[in-house]
Order: sequence, then structure tokens, then C-alpha cells
Amino acid sequence: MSGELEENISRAILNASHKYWDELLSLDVAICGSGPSGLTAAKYLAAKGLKVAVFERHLSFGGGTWGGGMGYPEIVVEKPADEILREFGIKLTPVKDTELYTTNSVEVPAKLSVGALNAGAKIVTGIVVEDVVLRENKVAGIVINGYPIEKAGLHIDPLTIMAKYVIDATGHEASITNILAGKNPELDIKVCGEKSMWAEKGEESLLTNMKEIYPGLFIVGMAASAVCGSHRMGAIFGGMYLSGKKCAEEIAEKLVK
Ligand code: 48F
Repeated sequence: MSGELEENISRAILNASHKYWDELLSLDVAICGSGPSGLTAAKYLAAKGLKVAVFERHLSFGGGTWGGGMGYPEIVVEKPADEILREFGIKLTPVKDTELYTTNSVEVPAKLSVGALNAGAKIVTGIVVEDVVLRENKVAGIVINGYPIEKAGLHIDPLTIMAKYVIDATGHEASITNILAGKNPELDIKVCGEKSMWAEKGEESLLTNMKEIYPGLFIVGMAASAVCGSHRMGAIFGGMYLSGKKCAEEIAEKLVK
């Protein structure tokens, strides 16, 4: 490159970003939300050789893990989800006379994201998923915009990412399923809404609530609880990892020959 340093910096960024975005335009799996369920799904899908990207509206990834329980920097995970965290190299401390472990609320999102990135997934931050692409009886991609653009209320048209499968990993809001259901009432998708705290029931029901809610659209983590009307569970996270992994396995089964 020739030219002033400032010009070269700008050109390098634009050229590299163009290549980066070009590779994102058609994916095997688009994951909406970078909380524990989304990052876990990303790692296991990418490890199967699938082309995967996680879209997160904030500049940081990790969703609700960073803050621990009411700001105390530890979260809890129960058996058998501890096995998943060990695969990511996350340290666990057993809680005496229980099936629980504590783990650090900063180490968890940091290592989940490293695991997803090392497996080959991309994590795209500062991007809000504002709609899905619909085809005949199927979700076929996502509609995205810059989060600052949405925040500022600017009327700027979005871009699209085509994907064979979309995962709603947007947590308590279940924003992707809510958008699909709200904009297309004829699809008859019911979003029940999350129930009050009952940790055991909430955790237990996550694996059955994780499902393909509409062809091409899977729900995981708290989004699955919210859509299916299950209970919240607070700072215990086993169901997030287990549902993320199960979702990845179900999609990989369909896509990997
Ligand atoms: O909330 P979040 O961590 O979802 P999760 O994986 O885990 C839930 C737990 O953190 C916790 C809990 C455990 O018992 O109750 O809450 O189900 O992460 C969801 C992520 O999605 C992003 C949001 O910023 C967060 O980082 N998100 C939500 N809507 C959108 C989005 C959207 N429309 N576009 C992009 N990102």
C-alpha cells in the first residue's frame, strides 16, 4: 500500500471488513444473541465444520453471565452441565453436599467465546437482529442493522444474512420469535412469556423447550423458556449450556452428511 499512514489504516480496515462481511452473507447457522446458550451452540456447530456466526447487539459478548448473581462475581452450574464447561477449560469449584459447582462470572463468557472462536465461529458485535427473512413456510435468514442506528431511531434500511438455520438465543426477550410471531400472526406462533422464579422446574424444562419453533428457527436458553412459558431460574446456568449443545447437535444432524 502506498499513501499516508492514515489513508493506509482506513483502507486496510475497509478492505478487511469487506472480506469479513462478504463471508458472512450466506451461513449455515445464524445465531442471534451471544449469551451462554448462543456461544455454546456456536462452538459445537463450528466444531462440526459448519459456517456459523453469532450476532450480538452490544459491543461485548456473554449476555447475562458477566454480572454473576446480583453483581457477586460467581455463578452456579449443576451436573451434568459441568462437563460442557470443562470442555471449554473453565474452572469449577464443587459446592459441598450438592450437585452444584460455582464458577467465575468473567471466566465463563471469556472462555465460552474463545471456545466458539477457536472452533471457527464468528462473533459479530454491535449488530441488532431486527427481523427474519421469510420464505415459503421457512425462516431463511436474518435482517440486521447497526445497534447505534436502531438506538438513534434513524430511518436506515437494513442488510440481510441468509442462513439455513437461525437460532433465537436472545434470552428473556426472545426477541426473534416475538418479531416472527408479531409480524406474521397467520403463522400462529404462540409466545407464552416467562413465569416467576422456580429454579428446578426452569432448568428441567429447558431441554424439552429447546426446539425448532418454526421451520428454520430454533429457540434455546432463556428464549426457549420465555416462548414456552417456563420459569426463570436466576444465576444457575446449566440449562443454557445443555440446551445450546443439544440445539447444535440437532442442527448438525440435519446439515452434516
Ligand atoms: O440473556 P442472555 O445471556 O441469554 P441466554 O443465553 O442466557 C440467559 C442467562 O444469561 C440468564 C439466566 C440464567 O438463568 O436467566 O439471564 O438465554 O443473552 C442474550 C443476548 O442476546 C442479545 C442480548 O444483548 C444478550 O447479549 N440480544 C437480544 N436481542 C437481540 C440480541 C437482538 N435482537 N439482536 C442481537 N442481539
